[in-house]
Amino acid sequence: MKKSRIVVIGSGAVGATTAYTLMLRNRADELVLIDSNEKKAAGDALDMNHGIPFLGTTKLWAGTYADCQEADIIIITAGAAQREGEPRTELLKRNTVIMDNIMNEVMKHNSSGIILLASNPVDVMSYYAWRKSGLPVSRVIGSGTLLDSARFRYLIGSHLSIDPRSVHAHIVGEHGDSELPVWSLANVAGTKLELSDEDKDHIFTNTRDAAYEIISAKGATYYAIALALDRICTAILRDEGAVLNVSTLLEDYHGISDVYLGVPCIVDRGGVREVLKLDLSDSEVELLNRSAAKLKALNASITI
Ligand code: 6V0
Repeated sequence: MKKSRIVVIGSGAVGATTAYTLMLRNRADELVLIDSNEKKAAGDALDMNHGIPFLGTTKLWAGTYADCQEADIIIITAGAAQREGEPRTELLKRNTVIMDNIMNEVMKHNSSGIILLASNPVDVMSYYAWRKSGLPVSRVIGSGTLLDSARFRYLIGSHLSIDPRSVHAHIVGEHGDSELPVWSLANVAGTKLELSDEDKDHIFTNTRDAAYEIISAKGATYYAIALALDRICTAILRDEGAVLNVSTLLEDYHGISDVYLGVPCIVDRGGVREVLKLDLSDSEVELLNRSAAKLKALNASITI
């Protein structure tokens, strides 16, 4: 039987934590770490391998792009960090060059794997990677607003003292400043949420700005995104048909086309099987269009 394999490109805070999470959950038979800093990937592989006696049978190693050949999923978390005083547009250019190099290597070897991106700005990087790859849209997925939706559900759940897994609420749009909460459809078991406008405002602001808060406290965010990436990998490997807010190409979605952004999608063994069209309110449609316009402008600012 073919062994399941996940390749993680970029063994930084997000990539290493993701590999560790996948290992703890026994998610795949084989895990491969690739980083331009080969020593870092090798060190992470060694460190994690020393935990295998406590866990099970995952095979994990620091590899090369040739390892993408057998991969079921290739997760890209590589990226440059913002330099002090550096405008985001400059960072975008640097990260596009990195993504370009990585996709050139990945596509030399990738035969049937699904590409899952977390590198920021994730919607722009995913659109770029999809175009560069020539693959069907279903096989190039961004982590989108899955993490943001988890933060949102966590905060709503905490406020109402309800298990966040029982809170159905979505953040859609850009993974970033222009994302929006879909309050019109948020519910617990079909019942509307008992929240004041002030509570809603507080919950959404803390959702949207969570990354800034965490980065200012400790420099990076990685635990929750690792679990979000694990969740997407699970949906793919188990052919679940799970509904997850990932970033995908929209076509005629409330007037939006030709841009990647986060919306609820059905995810299975083939990747994104279907995009679910939310019954948004007029003001939500307007905000989603604004988010799409921002991402389109960013997409247009980089060249392939
Ligand atoms: P990090 O700790 O600096 O790790 C980045 C890694 O990428 C480093 O180990 C680099 O050596 C490696 N790298 C750089 N260039 C290349 C290359 N060409 N080939 C291979 N490896 C390379 O960053 P961190 O892990 O904290 O963040 C990684 C990316 O994830 C950033 O773009 C973050 O903004 C993004 N995040 C995305 C989230 C999401 O929800 N999508 C959440 C958190 C972070």
